[in-house]
Amino acid sequence: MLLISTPTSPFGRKVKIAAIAYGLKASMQVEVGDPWTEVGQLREVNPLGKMPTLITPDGKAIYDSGVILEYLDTLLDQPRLFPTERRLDTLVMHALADGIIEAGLLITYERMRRPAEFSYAPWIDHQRGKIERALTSVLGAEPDPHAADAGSITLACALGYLDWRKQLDWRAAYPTLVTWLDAFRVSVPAFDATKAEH
Ligand SMILES: N[C@@H](CCC(=O)N[C@@H](CS)C(=O)NCC(=O)O)C(=O)O
Repeated sequence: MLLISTPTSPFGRKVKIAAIAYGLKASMQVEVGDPWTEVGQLREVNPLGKMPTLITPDGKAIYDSGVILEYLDTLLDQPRLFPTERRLDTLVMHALADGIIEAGLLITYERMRRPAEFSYAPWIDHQRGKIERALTSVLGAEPDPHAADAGSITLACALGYLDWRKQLDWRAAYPTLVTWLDAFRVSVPAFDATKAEH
């Protein structure tokens, strides 16, 4: 398998954590992609030009990160990223955490990709509201931090991304989630192992 991503992509990190946690890392090469250039393999294999994209051993390009996690699950003895007995809850937690990352990414792009004179504060507030509501909804309904499934892995990546890009001081606002992430880090060492040097 060939994973096209960057060390800092929170969506790519989901895939890397899953691969390490379930013993697939040795069969996964990683190549750095660049979604901002018009040339290169990324746009050839994924018309959206987004990372991560995975090329399977038989040459099929699959995306997005959720679909890649579904694919990895098919390589395991039984579904572990979307466990059968809690599949729906896991899918919803995965979608919620993905939404946090997407809103965070839009804030970051607004700050870094758009010229400062065009930056639109209400848009940033709109995205931050999504993150705040999503994190509030997780309180009391946190996924098991000792089970590396698509929900817990993606929530951890979302929190890690907020730590890096600082769209929100989630540590001050949601101390329960700090405790949750600490427990996840101990149970799933792949989280720390995939922390990019920013
Ligand atoms: N829904 C996609 C989102 C992927 C995504 O937005 N990745 C970012 C990098 S973290 C990207 O490729 N951005 C470049 C672009 O949107 O053109 C997934 O889960 O893989």
